[in-house]
Amino acid sequence: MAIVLKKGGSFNLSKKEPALKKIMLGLGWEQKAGNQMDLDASVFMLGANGKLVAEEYLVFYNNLKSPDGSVQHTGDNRTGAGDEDDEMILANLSLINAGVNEIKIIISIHDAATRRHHFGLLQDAYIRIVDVENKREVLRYDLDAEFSGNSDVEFGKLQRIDGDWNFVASGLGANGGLQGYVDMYA
Ligand SMILES: [Ca+2]
Ligand SMILES: [Ca+2]
Repeated sequence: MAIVLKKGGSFNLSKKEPALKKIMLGLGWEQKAGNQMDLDASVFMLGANGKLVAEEYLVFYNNLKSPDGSVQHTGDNRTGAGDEDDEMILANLSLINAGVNEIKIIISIHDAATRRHHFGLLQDAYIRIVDVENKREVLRYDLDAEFSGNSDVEFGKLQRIDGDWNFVASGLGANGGLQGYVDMYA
């Protein structure tokens, strides 16, 4: 059964799911009539100073793998056509560079400002975390209902605390696009 977290809620992932080694972030969406929306899942791997460890530690549609090999994006999906996960990021927690203290998971809508797109225009848009080994869903957020009016959202963050990974369901909607996060963390 998936853990349902309220915004801002957090839990110790390493203690709650001790067997969890590989996780999959799944992003799915369906278009409503008249809109052609391209959602993107991205991961920012930050050091103790709150900035990207290096540029290549931003994993997104233009950089599919982190230098430590721990995080891999399976490729851009521009339409959301098809059921289930349309865009996926795989992470192997045991391979994460020791210099990475925090991992931010960002969902954004491509070119949202000029196209006036926001999550409320979608149908069945969600982001979820799945335990790769047993296919169990650990966490899920509905994006269309929760973030109508926003074009991007910090879905959650993984924080390394005393060697354990803690997950915080930040659920922070924003409208600066992927570039807004790049400006913050690069
Ligand atoms: Ca995409
Ligand atoms: Ca879909």
